[in-house]
Amino acid sequence: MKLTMRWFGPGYDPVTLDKIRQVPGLKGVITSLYGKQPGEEWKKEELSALKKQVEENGLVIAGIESVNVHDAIKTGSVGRDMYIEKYIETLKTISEAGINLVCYNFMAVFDWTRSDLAKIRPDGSTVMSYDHKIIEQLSADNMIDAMFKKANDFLLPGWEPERMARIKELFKMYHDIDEETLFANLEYFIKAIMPSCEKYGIKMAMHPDDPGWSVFGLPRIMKNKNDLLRLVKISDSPCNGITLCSGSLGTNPDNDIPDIIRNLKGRIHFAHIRNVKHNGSRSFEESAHLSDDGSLDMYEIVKALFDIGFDGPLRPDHGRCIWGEVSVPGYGLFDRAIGLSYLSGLLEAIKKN
Ligand code: DNO
Repeated sequence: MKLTMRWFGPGYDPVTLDKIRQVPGLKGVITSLYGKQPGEEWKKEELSALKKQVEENGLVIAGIESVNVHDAIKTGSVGRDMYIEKYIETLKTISEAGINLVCYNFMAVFDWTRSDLAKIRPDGSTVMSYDHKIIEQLSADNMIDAMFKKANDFLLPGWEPERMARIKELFKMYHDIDEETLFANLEYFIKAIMPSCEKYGIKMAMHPDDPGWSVFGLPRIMKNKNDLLRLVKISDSPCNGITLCSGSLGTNPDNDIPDIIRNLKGRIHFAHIRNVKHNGSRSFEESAHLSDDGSLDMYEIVKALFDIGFDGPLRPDHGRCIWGEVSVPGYGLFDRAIGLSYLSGLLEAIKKN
């Protein structure tokens, strides 16, 4: 397993590479050309410049998170074949830069959803949290306002302002899309890109839905073990894989994450490992990574990854906001560095046993 951290790149991330490289055990970063719209062409020069900057800091780009999928592909509407062609072109550019991992998702309208970006915990730290009762009382517009108010003026990954400005139009696009239609569109996409993924040596790593249930009546198709198994069955190519995100799958206490890991052996290309604390039905907060602070058993999760021989990049995921750090919500340096050190400790002990 290669320990990595997400970095949002120049102009987006207040956490700098010279600080990230000082985290013990860290081998690389997961990044992207932030600011690229879904369907927009990735230019070779832009990716090479990013790569150069990472390498000058003694690190490597261990994977891209994300290349976002255009809504015409997700909804199967006019233009989807053209956007699939563009997607393939981007995969080629990524492969030519020597990168072989792409994280993506197939969520409708919203990438991840929270009802609060800065819930105050008893120790004074703040965390992102979700309560379905609050979400149900809000309109999507109100939720977006509430989210952005606490975003410290940072751009939220997956919540690009350009998209949020088109929220009504996006909801309209998905109006007639039920889960089976969304899945059929995913199937069309996977079948279309797999030959190129094999040719360019790109491992596709589907990110699960976050949270793992429907929000605002939108369809959700990557919520649990069955959904993930259904995805990998679309194509037997090993390039058709997943991102094991313990925090997203862990929103639903019925998801047995070590069991999911064991069932997806060989198809997990990337791991996001963090803890969540369940506060009631469809209500949770993002705790510290430590098992004792949340509801997930982090030892069992890392052990399952070790047991199946997972050797891809693993990154600590959202952290708490501590010690007054101001950062992209969930992506401060301090708590992710603590999380990464804890995961390294678990891994060292598991290896030695
Ligand atoms: C949030 C992230 C997601 C993730 C995408 C992958 O912090 O986990 O935005 O990057 O869903 O496409």
